[in-house]
Amino acid sequence: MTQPIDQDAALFARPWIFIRGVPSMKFLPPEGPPEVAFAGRSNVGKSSLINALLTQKGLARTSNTPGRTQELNYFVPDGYSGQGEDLPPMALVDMPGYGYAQAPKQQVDQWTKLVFDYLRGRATLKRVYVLIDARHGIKKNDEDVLNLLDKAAVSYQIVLTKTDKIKPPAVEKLLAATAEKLRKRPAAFPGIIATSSEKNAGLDLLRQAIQETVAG
Ligand SMILES: Nc1nc2c(ncn2[C@@H]2O[C@H](COP(=O)(O)OP(=O)(O)OP(=O)(O)O)[C@@H](O)[C@H]2O)c(=O)[nH]1
Ligand SMILES: [Mg+2]
Repeated sequence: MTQPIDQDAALFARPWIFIRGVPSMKFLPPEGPPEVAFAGRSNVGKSSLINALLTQKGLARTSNTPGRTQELNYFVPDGYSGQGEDLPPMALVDMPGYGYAQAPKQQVDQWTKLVFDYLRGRATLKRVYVLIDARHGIKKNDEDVLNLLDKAAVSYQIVLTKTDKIKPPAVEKLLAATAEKLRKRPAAFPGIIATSSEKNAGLDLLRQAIQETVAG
């Protein structure tokens, strides 16, 4: 007898593909499957974390230079036509970073507008993972994004990145301090996920959280 397929495990075990880069709101795909987006300051490790989660190095483009991701990049599990009833069960959206001051102002303004418009106005956006660099904690521009998400009642969860760059007790301290900052935020999903894409830490927890979000 064949074993029943574990849909949850199957979702991240299968290959994923890039389907679309969205430079402005009018190029968004029609609203369909649930979307889970990765937001955060420039260079925080959004694209690296997507590659680590999907175990596909180089799927989302990463760089040491901030401002690498310049569009809303859509990734879906492979094997769905995307037509009619045959839609993928979810999409992951890699976002441009915010808070990168070195790029030309016009470009920065354009990315920031796209990020804010998308976060505020996408009905199928189920959860935003707001990535915070474990070396820096929540900064003013992260707070602006959290304020927007609270106001728009868009569910978000905090993910610490690059935890390999600080010592374990410092991670614990930051987790406690960050939890305290989130206490009164209405749209914050409880629990902070500490990750390192470099060391593949925290990835199973994040995969599980995403699966629960999409299923729920
Ligand atoms: N040590 C360490 N470095 C990381 C980790 N995650 C990402 N990096 C590095 O951080 C840099 C930025 O990573 P990206 O994934 O491109 O960051 P991003 O948030 O997508 O950046 P933008 O698209 O420019 O906003 C790269 O040099 C990565 O190798 C991590 O967990 N540990
Ligand atoms: Mg990126």
